[in-house]
Amino acid sequence: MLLDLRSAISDTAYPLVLPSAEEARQTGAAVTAQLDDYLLPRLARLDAPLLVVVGGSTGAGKSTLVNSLVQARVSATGVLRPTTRAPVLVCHPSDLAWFRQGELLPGLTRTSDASDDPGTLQLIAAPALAPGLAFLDAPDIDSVVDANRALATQLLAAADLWLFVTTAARYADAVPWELLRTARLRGTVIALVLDRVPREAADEIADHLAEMLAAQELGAAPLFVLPETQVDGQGLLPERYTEPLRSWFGRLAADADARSAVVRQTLDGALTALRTSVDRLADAADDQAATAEDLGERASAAYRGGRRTVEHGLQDGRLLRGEVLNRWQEFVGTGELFRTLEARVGQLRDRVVAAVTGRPAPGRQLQSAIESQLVQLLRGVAAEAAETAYLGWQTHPSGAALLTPELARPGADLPERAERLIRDWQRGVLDLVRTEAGGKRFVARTAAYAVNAMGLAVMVAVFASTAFIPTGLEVATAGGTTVAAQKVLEAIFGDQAIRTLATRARQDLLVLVDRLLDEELERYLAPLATVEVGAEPGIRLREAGDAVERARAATALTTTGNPTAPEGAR
Ligand SMILES: Nc1nc2c(ncn2[C@@H]2O[C@H](COP(=O)(O)OP(=O)(O)OP(=O)(O)O)[C@@H](O)[C@H]2O)c(=O)[nH]1
Ligand SMILES: [Mg+2]
Repeated sequence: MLLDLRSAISDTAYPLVLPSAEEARQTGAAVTAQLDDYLLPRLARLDAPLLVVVGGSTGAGKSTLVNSLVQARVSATGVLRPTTRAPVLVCHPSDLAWFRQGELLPGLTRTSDASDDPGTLQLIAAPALAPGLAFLDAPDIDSVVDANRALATQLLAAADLWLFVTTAARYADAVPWELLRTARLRGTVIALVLDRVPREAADEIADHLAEMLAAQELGAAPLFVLPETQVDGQGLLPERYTEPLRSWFGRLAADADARSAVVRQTLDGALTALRTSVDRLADAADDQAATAEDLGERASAAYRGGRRTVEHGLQDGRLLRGEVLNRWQEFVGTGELFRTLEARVGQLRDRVVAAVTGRPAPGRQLQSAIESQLVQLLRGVAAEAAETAYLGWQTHPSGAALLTPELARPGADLPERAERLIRDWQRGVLDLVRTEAGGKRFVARTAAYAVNAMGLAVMVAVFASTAFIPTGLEVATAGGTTVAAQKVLEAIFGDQAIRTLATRARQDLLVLVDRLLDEELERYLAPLATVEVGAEPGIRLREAGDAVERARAATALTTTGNPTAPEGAR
């Protein structure tokens, strides 16, 4: 069930720039890492050996301490800072199999040799150590080396118990306290070592640290104070100094119940923190979805506006001015239309063909005037919509982050697409006329000429105001055509026919325009598509987060204060 949560987390992206996004990305990554490194393997094996992660500032003596506890030089110590670059895990030989198996911290490559590669985990068996409890010597937590710091944080998130090592000189440093606070908030079991304390100042320093711990509600954590001393030839601390620590861990190792209590407390704390993190992720995901919706709406509104402009442009008669009107009048006035329509017999048709051969026919010119008029309208509308959408995003921080200069303009291929669209539409109108009027006796005889003329009349009618319909006829009249000619037109096609065809043609045109504008809009919507708006990621995360509660209940995790009595500690 926590696997579902894991995939819900990794499926959720936070691509939009929002205050909550960067934090969510980090939290998501940290939570996923902790699930893999610790929670999933730990929940699967509650009885696996307890892992003590030894953390602290560089040079605090962590490696020296681990070596001293297992009474062998397992981890290199040194004067070069930082010394430990790759984690070293020491355990009883019988526990080696579990750690080598790689369930825990699966991202680290197991090795038996000393390594400086932070992607490895060196495993060492130490017979001096009791079974059931292992130490992991971690790189420093406040390192100048980024990889060290990140690794230390990851390792601490995989610990059943954090053993913090600090020194008389360093104990007030900020970073360790930051981590200690995190540990306390999570309920992680902590023990502390105050190392290298000068004898004369021992009480004073230890008291001060105890005060600081109490102030952070960490007063209950076991604190071991180790006096300043010389390390022996092996680099180990004198046994009498490490004895309290060794026996404290020895008792823990020997007591399965106490170990289990430590594991459960830390696990419960981590699960509780996980729940909180998941809720925060869900909020951030909701933020993303709401913002994506807002941005999508801003862009869509701009293109809806463009659609309306086209619609109005087709209705308010503006397209019937200028070139189109001139060509229409020419078409009608020179008599091409009516010659065409009146071409009842073959001979006449041939004459018409002869008349127009060798020079651009007014019909042809009308058709291209219509085309360029519409293309111009579409280009203008696309440009305006792009600009409006651009402004709509520019005034929104998340939108501004997504903008690229070319979004302010229509797509580079818009002119070609608009031209193709209009030509397709014109072809469609002719097809429409052909099928609609195909049955009429007259059209059947005059075929292509009539279809063409009728088609042009329909296209012009599309440009007319509602009141003007059927302007195919009215414009014809206005263009100075004779009443007789109008009668011919009416007689052949009928008033209603043009009206109906114009309505159909207008709808067809608007469908094509919608498609064109949708393609333009898509340039804005595409970057939003990575946000799972429809899937309501917040809900999915919250539901998956309920698995955390079930995991806690199933393992009967209880928080009973500090389960490890600080006996032997100061
Ligand atoms: N005199 C003295 N030297 C110590 C003591 N503890 C550690 N040292 C020395 O201090 C230096 C650093 O000790 P390490 O154990 O390497 O420190 P560390 O915390 O592991 O350091 P990083 O791996 O860099 O994080 C070594 O040279 C140790 O020999 C001590 O109690 N007394
Ligand atoms: Mg070290």
